[in-house]
Amino acid sequence: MSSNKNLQFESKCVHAGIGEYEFGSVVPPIYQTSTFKFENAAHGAKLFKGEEDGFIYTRLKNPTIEAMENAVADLEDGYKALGCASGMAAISTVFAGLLKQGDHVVCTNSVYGPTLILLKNFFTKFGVESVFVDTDNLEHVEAAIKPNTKMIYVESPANPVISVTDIAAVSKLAHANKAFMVVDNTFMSPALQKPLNLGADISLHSMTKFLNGHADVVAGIIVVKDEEMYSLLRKTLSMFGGVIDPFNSFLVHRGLKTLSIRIEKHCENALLVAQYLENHPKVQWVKYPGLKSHPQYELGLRQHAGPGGMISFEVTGGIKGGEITMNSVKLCQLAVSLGGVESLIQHPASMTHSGMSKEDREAAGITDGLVRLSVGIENAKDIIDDLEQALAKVEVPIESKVN
Ligand code: LCS
Repeated sequence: MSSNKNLQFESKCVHAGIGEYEFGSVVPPIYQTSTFKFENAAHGAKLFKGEEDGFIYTRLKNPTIEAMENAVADLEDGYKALGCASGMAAISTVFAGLLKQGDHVVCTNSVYGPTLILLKNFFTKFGVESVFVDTDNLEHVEAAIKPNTKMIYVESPANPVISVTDIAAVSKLAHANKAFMVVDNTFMSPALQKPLNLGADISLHSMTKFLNGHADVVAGIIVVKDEEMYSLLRKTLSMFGGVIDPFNSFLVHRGLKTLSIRIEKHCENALLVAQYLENHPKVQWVKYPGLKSHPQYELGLRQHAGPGGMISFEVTGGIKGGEITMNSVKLCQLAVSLGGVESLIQHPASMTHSGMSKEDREAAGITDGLVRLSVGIENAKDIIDDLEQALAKVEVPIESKVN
């Protein structure tokens, strides 16, 4: 494989993880096999002992998966990456690998619902305690750290309130306490944010979203910065078994090639849509890092190469207004997930974050009226026209708009 070190990000997207293949194939073959033949018994024994590098069994290592992992590691400026069966498999592998009984975790309060539930309802069974705070407030993070805090887990921008955490500053706090700093980078992708370069120890993703980008794969990835962390998490992933499969790896690797141009269009469209919503008389508030009204707008300018494709907003009339909007859109589709080429709209309180208690949702700022929009790469005018006709159906007096 030629070195990608001096390539610009757009070129890396196209070439990362690509090697030389049989018959001159320009894309990695799909090695859809569970197991690999040994040359003889001694060869098999050497592979198992680690005395020789090679392929044994797809849960441990597979060339198609490895090509995709190398590509994501390259894009994130990481050492190596571990392909997982889903974003939740990536998250649970990191928790299982790095936490032990008696450890404490400080976590963003507005994380993807199942991440909070995993810590609160499952890892407590193994003696791991967690506290959920608005990590966009450094004082609150500092106050939450205890002597046994082993991990600070940040989602930035956070799902679904789109708050932005200062990753460099929180990484410093984590390391001063000898804790690991883990960032869920799903909402930004490496095209816009590289947490490892900001001081994080791990950057992970649901690749179901922007990395694959086509709403046809469920997958996750963990990117690490050194061999020690890689080896520990590889053992954890191999034992717990939540590895990605070769075909999904192939699809994600294909999706990565257009990551840069997709993200550019997501950002361009989302800014236009957010500006439109902000000026709409039937919209109470809009949260989008590209708007000057976003509380961490300035931080976003430093931390992100662009504001991303995710918007949250509330329609006048709260959940009623939101319901009418979601039921009236035609181009935007009423579905969970995000980060694909198609615009998707959903209601976190009754959908993605419904497993959280109402108190946890309220503490995280996830109001019952919050509607989340994943802006796709269609023409922005078509998305805005669709929202316009949907919002026109909301019959709420204009006077009730709160500024
Ligand atoms: N992290 C974030 C920030 C997510 O948004 C999701 C899924 C995950 C991790 C988990 O990834 P998965 O296991 O689904 O690949 N978010 C979803 C959402 O907002 N709607 O549907 C899924």
